Formats: sequence, structure tokens, C-alpha cells
Amino acid sequence: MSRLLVSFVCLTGLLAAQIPPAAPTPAPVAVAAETPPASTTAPAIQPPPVKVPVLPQLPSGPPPNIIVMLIDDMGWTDLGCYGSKYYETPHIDQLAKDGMRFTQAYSACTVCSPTRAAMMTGKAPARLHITDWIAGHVPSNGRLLIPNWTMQLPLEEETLAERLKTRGYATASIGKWHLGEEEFYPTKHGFDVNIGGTSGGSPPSYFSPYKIATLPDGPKDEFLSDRLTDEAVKFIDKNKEKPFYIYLPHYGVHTPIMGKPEVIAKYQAKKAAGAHSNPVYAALVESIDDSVGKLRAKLNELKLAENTIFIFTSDNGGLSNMVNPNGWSRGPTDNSPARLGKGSAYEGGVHIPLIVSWPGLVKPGSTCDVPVITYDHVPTLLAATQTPLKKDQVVDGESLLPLLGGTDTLAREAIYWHYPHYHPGSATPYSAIREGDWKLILFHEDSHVELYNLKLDAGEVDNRAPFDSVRALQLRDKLLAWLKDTGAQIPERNPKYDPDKPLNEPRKPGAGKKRAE
Ligand SMILES: [Ca+2]
Repeated sequence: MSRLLVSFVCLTGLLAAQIPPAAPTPAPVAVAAETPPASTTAPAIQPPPVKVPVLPQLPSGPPPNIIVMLIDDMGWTDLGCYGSKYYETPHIDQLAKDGMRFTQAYSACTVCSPTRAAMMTGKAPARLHITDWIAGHVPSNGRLLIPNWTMQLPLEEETLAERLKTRGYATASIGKWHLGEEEFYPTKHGFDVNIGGTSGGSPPSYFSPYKIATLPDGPKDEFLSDRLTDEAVKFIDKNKEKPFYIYLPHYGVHTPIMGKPEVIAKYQAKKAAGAHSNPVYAALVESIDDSVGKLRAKLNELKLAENTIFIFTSDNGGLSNMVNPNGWSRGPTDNSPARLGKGSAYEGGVHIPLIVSWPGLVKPGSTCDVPVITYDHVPTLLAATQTPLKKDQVVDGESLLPLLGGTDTLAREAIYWHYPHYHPGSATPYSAIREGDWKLILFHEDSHVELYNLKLDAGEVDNRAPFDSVRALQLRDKLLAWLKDTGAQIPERNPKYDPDKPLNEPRKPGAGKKRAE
């Protein structure tokens, strides 16, 4: 039996074992039925060669300081240096000029809590079973039942902060946490201080009084992005004599979209550029840019910039669609040419900005086109600080030091996603793989797959699965093996599914607000 035929038989068996058959429906067909049967004589398609990592010489001197600025819901085109002609982000653009800009950076998930857990642990959300925002959506009539997933970061997980504490770092989490209730707060996960982090996913208001339990209110109308920045500046001042790690997950640019009136007025007077046109969102983006400027000015003032790794990134794609009581509406931003946005299986859901500055190592103004993902940051920062993993600690990511050193040598074939949930951003339960220029998405409701060549088709409009079945089968094989390896939770068939009913019961008038994701 040829390798391909064996592969096909194994795949079918594995699918039958792991993914229950969907309820009857006029569904898109699975790849095996949709495509011509794989030829038993067709040659296997070789994946891109795995390269031997070329490790750069690390800067000498004391351990580097670390600032990780994780922006909430920032889309990959939301910055001047990523192409926006409307939002003004001079300080972030300067960060890119001084460091490396990644053109193929991905969040670990299409929503935020799983990405945040990956940023803490270096593990894929599938392995952690933290696969949706907390507390997630539970549809009343899904074709699949979502798994019993984890709604906090377990204390047993070893975090980057805990690892860095073993090296004498001062550690702070300043901003949104969203990884569980009080017993799972940042101070239980290796952070010396927690300023502004709670179980909540969005601020009641960007203007003080904030009504955030872990953030004393400031003067009336103080702006939240400024306040978190000031707290980070204070932490730097206080800890400038020792290495520090500041995790700064801004609440911006998540809803409720708010901005300072004078900044909004500036954008109201500005002509829209492409699909970027929301002046309030632009003002909120600018508050993040101000934050980068202020922090870098402080690092320069204290002569710490040279020995500080500054990472700027996002937790999922931009919010391009919103659901409201009247149905769909356009979100505050747009991710074109990527398809859709936050909460979708397509590129708009996970393609994000990533800029890394480290003057001692990274060539100024450089770009990197190698696909990278959130769970790479922990192994990168452990390697950069020469901090070993804890005994038996598992990470899914790869150290990006070879890329930051100017080579394209990353030792892996593919990156993966797993989202066994429903989301109003359009996602139904799915898993996905990207290998080289190719991305395959497996939709669990009916096991059909879609295959896109992202180099030729950034908008994912040309599904190649019907025409490239050998590649589709191989990638699906690899994806299923990864799901098995990580112990991913696969959604099960809902015996009570009623095809005549909507996914969700219509919300009753006056029903309480759902917690933000
Ligand atoms: Ca988010």
C-alpha cells in the first residue's frame, strides 16, 4: 500500500475516532469527498526543509530588561509601519525602525484569554485546554457540544515570570489579565505586583473612575492607557538597578471604544484612508502609541534602552465585525487584505503586528517573513536571558533568537491553532495549520477542510482543497497528529441539535450584558 493510501486510511480512521460525525445537514463536504481521490501513485509533497537554527552571539553584560506590550484586539494593519494611512503611530513606527518587524506574526488564538495563557507559558492553547475567552460563548443549539475547557491559568503552570524570578528579575503585570479569578491573579503566577489585572476582559470605562478592583481610581477623566503607562514608568524607576520584566497588556484597543476628545477631533478632521475611518478608534490607537513613546523615553533617560528587549504585539486580530441586537455591524477597524477579523478562522482573526527591539542584537529597520506565533515568546525570552526551563517543563514554541539575529533558521515545519468553540466573529469549531505558504483549516462540524496559499492569496478567497488533494491530506494528517500530541479537546456531536432552530436563542430584551471577551 502506498504511503499516501496508508495516510488516507489512517486519516479516515483517526477522524472517525476523534471527530464524531456531524448531524445531518446540507453541509460542505469533507476533503475526501470534495476532491478527487488521492492517487496511490501521486508523489508526496515535501514540506519546506527544517533548518538548523543559527544562534546569534548574545550581548554581553547584565541580563536584559524585558517589556512585553500586549495590545488587545489590535489588527495587523492598525499601525503606520504596517500600512495604515489613517491611524498615526509615530512612536511604534520608530520602534520598528529601531528593531525588527515581523510580517507573518500570529496570535495563538482568534480571541484573547488563550493567547494570554500562551504568552505566560509558551504552551499552545490546545495543550492548556484554555481555548476560548473567559467565560466564553455557550450556544444553545450548536451542532457540536463545546468541550469542558479550562477557565483559568492553573497554578501548576510554570510561567515566564516564575522562571525569571529564579534569575533575580523584578516582575510586574500592569493591565488586563483575564486568566481567572483572584486565586489565579498575576501575583499567584510569579509577578511581584499586579496593577489593573482582574478576571475581566474589558474596562467599564477608559476614563477614571475606572471601577477596576485592582486599580485605584485616578483624577477624574484620567485616561486608562496613560495611567497604565505611568504605572510602568514608576516600576522602571523603582527597579532600574536590577533586571526587570514588565508585562504590559493594555486594555486598549478593546471595546468600549473611547478616546480623548481633542484626539478624536483631530481624526474627525482627517480624511478616511481605505477602510480605516473610525476617529474614536484612531484616538484609542494613538493612546497606545503615546505609551510606547513615553516608556522608550524613560528607558533612554535612564540609559537602559540598549539592554532592554521591547516586544510590541497583539492578542488577536482586529475587530472588524460586531454583533448587536439588530444583527451584524461593521467593527471599529478593518484587516484588509486579510479575511474577516477577531473571532474568525481566517487570517483576520490571528494575523497580528509584532515588533521586537533589542539594540544589543537586532538589526535596526529589519523585517522577518518567517511565520511566528505567541507561544514562541517564552522560549525566546528564556533563551535571551539564559534561563533554563524547569525540570519537565514543556513549551510548544521555538526560540526566535535565530530570527532576531538576522537569519531565517527556525527549526520547525508548522504552526497550529485549535478553537473548538463558536464565536460571533463567525468561527465554528475549527483547527488549523500553517506550513510554509500554505494554510489548511479543518472545520469540525462537518470535517471539511479549506486550503489556501497565503503568498498568492492573502485574502483566502481561493480554496485549493478540491484541486490539491494530496497537499490537503498531508496537512490534515499533520494537523490531526498535532491535535493528538497536544491532547486537544475535540468537540462532540450534540444529540439535541435542532437544524430548524438558530445557534443561539434570541436575547431577551433587558437581559444583562455579557462579559467582554
Ligand atoms: Ca483580545
